[in-house]
Amino acid sequence: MSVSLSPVARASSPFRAMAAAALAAACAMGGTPGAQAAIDTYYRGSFGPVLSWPLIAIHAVLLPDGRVMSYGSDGQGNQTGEFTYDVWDPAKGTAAASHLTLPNTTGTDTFCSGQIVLPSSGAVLLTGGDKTLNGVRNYSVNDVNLFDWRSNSLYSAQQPMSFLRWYPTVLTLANGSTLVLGGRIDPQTPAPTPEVYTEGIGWRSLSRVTSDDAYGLRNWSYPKAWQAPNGKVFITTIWGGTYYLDANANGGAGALERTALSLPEGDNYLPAVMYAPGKILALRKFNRARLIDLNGTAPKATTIGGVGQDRYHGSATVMADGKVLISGGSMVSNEAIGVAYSARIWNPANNGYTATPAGSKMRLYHSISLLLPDGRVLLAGGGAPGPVNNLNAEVYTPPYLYKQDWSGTLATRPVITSAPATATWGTRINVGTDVTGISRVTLVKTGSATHTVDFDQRFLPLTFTASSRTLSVALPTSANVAPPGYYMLFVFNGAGVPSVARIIKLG
Ligand SMILES: [Cu+2]
Repeated sequence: MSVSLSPVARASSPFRAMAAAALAAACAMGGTPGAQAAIDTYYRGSFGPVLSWPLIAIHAVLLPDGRVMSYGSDGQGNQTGEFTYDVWDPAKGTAAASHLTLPNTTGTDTFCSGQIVLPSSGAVLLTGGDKTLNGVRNYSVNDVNLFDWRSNSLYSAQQPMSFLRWYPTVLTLANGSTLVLGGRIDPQTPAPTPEVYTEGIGWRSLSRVTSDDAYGLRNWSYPKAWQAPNGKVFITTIWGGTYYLDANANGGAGALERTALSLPEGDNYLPAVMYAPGKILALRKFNRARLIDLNGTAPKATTIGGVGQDRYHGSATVMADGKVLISGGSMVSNEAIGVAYSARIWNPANNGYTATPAGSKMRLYHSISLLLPDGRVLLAGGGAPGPVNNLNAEVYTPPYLYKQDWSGTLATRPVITSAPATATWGTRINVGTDVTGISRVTLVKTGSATHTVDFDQRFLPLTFTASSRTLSVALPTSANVAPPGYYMLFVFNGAGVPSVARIIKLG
């Protein structure tokens, strides 16, 4: 059997003797997978069984009520978002009855659109999508559709964008508007002018900031962009340049500036994630990784060790504790060459990576990863096209949900007994818990994933004081670090085990 000793060597000293004994026992048993899983779940986590999924989850978005909407293929795994979408309720388990697969009657093929939960109404905004012209796929539309999670209905917003977009990025701005950037108009033409959507008002083009370098010809495919602490939007490109976009400058026409920070060569299909306020982990080509810090007057980047191999079409998902799960991908874009079945957990405290057990399915082109309110991570999709069409999902259980011993059993979780449904910046909220000794409170933006990106994903540690079972939690002071919208609020007990999140609306 192969046993990596390094995680054990890093374990705190009380565990070392037990670790050695447990590993010896596992080896004596021939290293059966069950024995291995039982001893190491507390630092490697575990993958659940393969779950059938009604379609290939090319797009997946966590709804304000904790369910997951996904879409991108038909029930046979053909690339098209024209016919169906799915709503999965994790509270109903994983059988067919936990899914509500509904007809898309909008007429829009939502395949390779953008999607995000709007911060005010909580509806999902779907921007653009696919069109087949004269039998040729992958043209674009400027259709805008909305999904209402209260009625499970998908309908036309009746307000098209100015530009047709296929592969656009969407993100929430500090002022509550939604920025759409990138994508292409047709197979030869990018869409280099961003647009802003404001609920109740409609669309406005950022006519002063058209750029082929930032989000056009050289970086059109789901450009990576984040609301930054300085009020602007920070953008990385695959060729290395980075930008600040001010969507509100010049009377709403926008302002764009290139920053002095250049990154090594990247790729549309290598992930990046805002893992702390103003801080981004960015995976670049050739197993490079950079930590970008936007908290100073100018963006800075530091070099850290890579994740071990390039993971084209992999995902990076910040978890309830601020560590990042880097999952899926392969060495060659959308080919079953150097497939990474095992994920890596990146720890921002020491920049180390911990290998997870192997998942069952390759998650390549058109796969997603999404943090669930229960602290587990949904990994789904891949295919259409790809080496395999994954009409399936797996759920990864992170180490923090296991007892910190060698039993391989799940820990007892603290419970949030009360929390407000809405809150605003710079205030304190009371959060009730079923136990004392809460050690940590965190806030994670509800995710919206597709094509290696997770729009708006971010993590914020919160400060708090405790009085018996009531916490007084200080919320972020600025919408620049915590844009309006829906967040998962987690509390951790003294053993570092998180609660199921309460989803609260900031705004
Ligand atoms: Cu696509």
